[in-house]
Amino acid sequence: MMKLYYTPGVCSLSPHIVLSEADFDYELEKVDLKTKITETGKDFNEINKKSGVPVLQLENGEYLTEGVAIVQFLADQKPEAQLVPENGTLERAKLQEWLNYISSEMHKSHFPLFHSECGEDAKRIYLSKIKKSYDFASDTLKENEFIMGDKFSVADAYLYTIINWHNFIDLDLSPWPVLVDYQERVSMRPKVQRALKKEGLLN
Ligand SMILES: N[C@@H](CCC(=O)N[C@@H](CS)C(=O)NCC(=O)O)C(=O)O
Repeated sequence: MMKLYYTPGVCSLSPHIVLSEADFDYELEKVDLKTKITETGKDFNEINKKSGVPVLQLENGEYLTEGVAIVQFLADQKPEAQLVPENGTLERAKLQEWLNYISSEMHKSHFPLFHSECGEDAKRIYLSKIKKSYDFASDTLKENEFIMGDKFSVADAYLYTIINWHNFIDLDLSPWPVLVDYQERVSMRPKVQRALKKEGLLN
């Protein structure tokens, strides 16, 4: 069985949602990101030399890292779940356009806001980048239920996870009502709820 190394609520929630949405049988192993020790006492730095979650352990024991690689690998195993367009198509490149944007422009812009040692200037600059990305996401979602149109995709698992961090950086989402509705719509999906419960984020 595959295993996801995760930490509740961080970016590993995205592949966790994909595992749940595609109905995989999977195990979870929690990682303490402060000590880098897993819940069974393993040294997480030995599992991922880059030392971050998510890490997916495959059935043959190999490890796959990087959220955008993991979600696409998983979704390609279960085409019937329709979580990604077919490889090699323009639609797939458009999905990757979004995954890359979420990863490089949205996800990593939170770094200065999560690290108190970063100065006020860095926090202000990156908060403004996050707000700009919310404008862009909101613009796309005012026409569509999900990023790629009317179907939930792996990009929604990732975008939902990252926008959810507005709670941790004290950013009021109400100026983006489209995103408020989107977060609600995604969080009400039964398989998303299942993943949130497994991470202890929902009762
Ligand atoms: N490029 C990696 C970044 C993963 C990442 O930033 N993980 C964070 C949690 S959201 C983490 O584990 N940080 C702790 C660390 O890197 O020491 C990916 O997209 O999967």
